[in-house]
Amino acid sequence: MISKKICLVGDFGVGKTSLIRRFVDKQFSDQYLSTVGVKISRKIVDLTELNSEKTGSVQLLIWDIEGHTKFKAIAPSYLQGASGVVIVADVTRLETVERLPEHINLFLSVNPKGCIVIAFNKIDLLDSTELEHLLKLAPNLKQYDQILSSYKTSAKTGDHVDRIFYELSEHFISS
Ligand code: G3D
Ligand code: MG
Repeated sequence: MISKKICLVGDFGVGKTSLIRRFVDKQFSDQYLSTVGVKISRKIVDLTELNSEKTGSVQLLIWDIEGHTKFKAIAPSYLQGASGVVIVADVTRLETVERLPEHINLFLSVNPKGCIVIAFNKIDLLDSTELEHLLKLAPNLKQYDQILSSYKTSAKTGDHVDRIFYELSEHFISS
């Protein structure tokens, strides 16, 4: 079975750890202890079990930076060897959306051939009008060919969370 490293990237508090927990552990927790360093979660995605046109399995090694990273830049070694990345923004904080290109550029500087999925997270906290308004203010990301898709997600309700990881898995299996 093929194994692929993927990283979660985005500003502090946007929900990176929560998205992984939702996907890997099928739960959302408002309270958990953050350990220091990097946490790697492992999950096998079997495309034959999904409604996918493709078949096969891929083992995802999902990297998450834990601890106090608010003022600390992401080390390139964290990103090295990643086949894909989930870049996360918090729809209740415009500045985290505005910083998406920065995170994309950093990832691509280490992995020019890596693929990207964007997660606009915490959609449970906005109504649809507020969400559309926010997305109109988002920077234009069309210039990045490496972006496979953007999803509106909620780690709290589970909305579109699996979809992010399935999209990357399908891409790995077909490429
Ligand atoms: P990070 O890993 O990107 O730093 P976390 O972010 O996953 O630690 O999440 C930061 C805070 O946002 C957490 O709350 C978490 O519960 C909350 N959160 C994450 N995703 C969602 C979501 O989709 N909806 C809502 N409503 N909250 C979310 P605390 O209170 O622990 O800071
Ligand atoms: Mg975290």
